[in-house]
Amino acid sequence: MLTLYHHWDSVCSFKVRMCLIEKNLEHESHVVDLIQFNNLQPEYLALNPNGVVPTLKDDENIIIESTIINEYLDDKYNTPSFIPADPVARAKMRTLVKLQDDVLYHVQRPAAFQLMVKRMLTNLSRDQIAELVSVHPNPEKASHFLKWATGPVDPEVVEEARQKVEPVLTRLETALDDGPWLVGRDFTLADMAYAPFVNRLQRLMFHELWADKPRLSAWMERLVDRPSFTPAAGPADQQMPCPADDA
Ligand SMILES: N[C@@H](CCC(=O)N[C@@H](CS)C(=O)NCC(=O)O)C(=O)O
Repeated sequence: MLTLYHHWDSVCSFKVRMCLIEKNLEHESHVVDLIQFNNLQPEYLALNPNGVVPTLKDDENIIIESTIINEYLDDKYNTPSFIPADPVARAKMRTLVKLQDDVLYHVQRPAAFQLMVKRMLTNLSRDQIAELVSVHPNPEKASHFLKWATGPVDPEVVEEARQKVEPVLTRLETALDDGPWLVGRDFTLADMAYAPFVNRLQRLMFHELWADKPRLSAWMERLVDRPSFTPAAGPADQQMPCPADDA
């Protein structure tokens, strides 16, 4: 029995939900409400000591880290597989997933906090937020709540994030030279790793970043058209309000 501990409007959770759906794997859904800081409750920290979502439970085995979860799912539930057989293609896939994990996730985060998370926390004072995140296992992540999710929106933070996202999209545009998917002919875990960010960047209204990238724009449309995309994104009423809602 598979159980996914996740939050609906979390990019890392979306990435694993898409893999579960693409593999047609039945699973129980257990929502961990990040806005209520339920990820910092002792019961959840016992499952995931990093205090983040997602976490996968497969019978008694606990697997954490979205990239590792997707690789685990592909290893264990191999048909269909989304890891290329060719070692060079595998290396390319993993390089792109690493870029998502190490760079894209982090550089878009300040904008998501400024323009989305902040709107969810207006009922809490700065002191209340400080108290809630004081038990976060990652002090840097705790500090992000105080730095970016309180006070008025800081357009400079948003602009800096936008500028740092751009080179990642340029890398994807280059990868898509050999498309239609990021690693060539087949849809892989690399495409799944970026799918949540297509949704996130569209909702942040960062459209001008791909206006001059025709291969990326076409790939984004292909991704959104995939039957797994909308269910992986989750119900509309579970999404944070965002700039696209205001447009
Ligand atoms: N590298 C981790 C990152 C997980 C992560 O940061 N998840 C976010 C949601 S996308 C989270 O739980 N944030 C809550 C927090 O940092 O307090 C993964 O890919 O699973």
